[in-house]
Amino acid sequence: MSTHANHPWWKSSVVYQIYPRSFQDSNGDGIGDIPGIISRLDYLQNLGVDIIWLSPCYASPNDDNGYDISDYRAIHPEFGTMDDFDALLEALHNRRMKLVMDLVVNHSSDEHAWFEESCQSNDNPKRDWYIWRPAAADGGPPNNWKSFFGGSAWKHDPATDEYFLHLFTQKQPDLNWENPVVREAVYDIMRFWLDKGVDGFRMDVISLISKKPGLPDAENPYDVMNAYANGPRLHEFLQEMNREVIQHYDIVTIGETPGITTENAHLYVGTDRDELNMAFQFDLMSLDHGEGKFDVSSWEPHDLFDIFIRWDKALSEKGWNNIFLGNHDFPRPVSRFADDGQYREESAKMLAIFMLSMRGTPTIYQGEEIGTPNTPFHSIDEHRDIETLNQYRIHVDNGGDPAAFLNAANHAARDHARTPVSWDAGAGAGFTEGEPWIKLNPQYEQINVAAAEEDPNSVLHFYRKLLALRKAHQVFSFGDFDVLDAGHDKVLAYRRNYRDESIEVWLNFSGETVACNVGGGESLIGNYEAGAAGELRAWEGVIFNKRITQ
Ligand code: ISL
Ligand code: CA
Repeated sequence: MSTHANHPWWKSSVVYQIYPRSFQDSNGDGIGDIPGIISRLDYLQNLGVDIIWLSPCYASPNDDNGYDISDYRAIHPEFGTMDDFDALLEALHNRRMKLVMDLVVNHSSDEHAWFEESCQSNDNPKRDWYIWRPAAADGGPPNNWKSFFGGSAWKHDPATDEYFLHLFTQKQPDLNWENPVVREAVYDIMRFWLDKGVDGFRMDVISLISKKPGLPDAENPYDVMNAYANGPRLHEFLQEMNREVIQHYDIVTIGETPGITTENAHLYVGTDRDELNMAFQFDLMSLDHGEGKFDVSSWEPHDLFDIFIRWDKALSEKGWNNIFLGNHDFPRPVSRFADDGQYREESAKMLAIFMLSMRGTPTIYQGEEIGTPNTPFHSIDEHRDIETLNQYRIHVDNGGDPAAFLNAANHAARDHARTPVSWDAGAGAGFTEGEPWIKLNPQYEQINVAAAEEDPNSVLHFYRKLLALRKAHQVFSFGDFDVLDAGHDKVLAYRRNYRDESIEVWLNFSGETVACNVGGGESLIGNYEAGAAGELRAWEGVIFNKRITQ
């Protein structure tokens, strides 16, 4: 294996995200859990990933599936015990793999002891841990801010006759980061997990922690990605967090950052900033959003290419990119960006080439490695996500057509990513011996890990080969990224150069054979047998060896 002198470990790593509720159930209650994850570590190690990012597994009333935390130092009993957690961490470290935890501290659960105390009276010591305001002059909410999940971002508390702010659900009150005692409490939580040995944090909506002074009305309160992000003290807080905690450990920090742009991204991840290592961009999320995400709009492949090209440019010299195509908030990439029908396998492999041949640290979301497609939801009762349920109710209450909403949700809903991993063709898809908490992907009998293991041409084996290739050649992680003139607007082509290595990547984002400027040469990997120069077949992806020492 090559060494990576002068580069921190997380730059040449590949992340795999686990959404614990949907990964592997071990005790038949229909809910994924930590012992279930431990039972699949051989699989993850054989896949070739280095870092596991674990979505929240803390105590939570599950209003937003664990993104509403009621005790930051406890494991949710549904997921197991702290001993199970310690065993997971140790088992990963024994495999020389790392564990990144989700840090959700823009808000807590309303069932957190801090909030319960904060509600007790207008002058209790924890009142100022959250954001309380009296009613506006008209008796309504203090300002016009909207929740990410629909409706006002304020909830009235009858007992103390004030409103509290919740940028997400009513059960996710925002913490008051202006209060230094709150910030110290957060840093303490971070130290608790880091002292156990965890290897970093993915920080949930960290761009929202600093609120605008005086909480003025937003110009466009529905523009939730921008209206509440990048507050005036945000970078001061992140630098303080870095000084107080981060710099004392050898860890990776990944910001989840609604409102980030290629212009302000360096403020978060610039190497001279002492804040975070990487951030999730949101251009990809809004690619097909019209008036919000349940208004699906069309897009062209070059819109997608532009996003990745712009982000590479913005951070290549003085920062670092996180490369991803999906996560637990997105529909499945093969359905959203490619073809989940006739060319499902080809196009899933093409997307894998794309993601794993870019500069940056790639993050694979569970199930992507077998080309899992979206799940059709036939009625609102099949949905579990609070976002979809809230927006459906608002849509219908406003006289909207329920069928139109369900149709949009079949493109956009977060539950597509949250149906369980399909492990085999048995009842429960090998995920559970009980009743799963959310429906299974109906194609699990054909599309599952066991079947993919048996088929040497499967998407899964293709991921393994690509991950091994990426690990073997530094050009994948560190090479320059030069976009080539592909000669067709649905084809993306780029050259990567690093020291004495050079590769060329050609990707056809269409279901047709297209004429383009593709040359030829020795292919390192591709989703078809070698083809003719001058054309790419439907969803073809290929990496040419321009100069590589094997
Ligand atoms: O998924 C979204 C709505 O379509 C996004 O706006 C999402 O809310 C945003 O990316 C923030 O996401 C994170 O924080 C949320 C949680 O629901 C998401 O699962 C999490 O990834 C609140 O904690
Ligand atoms: Ca379970």
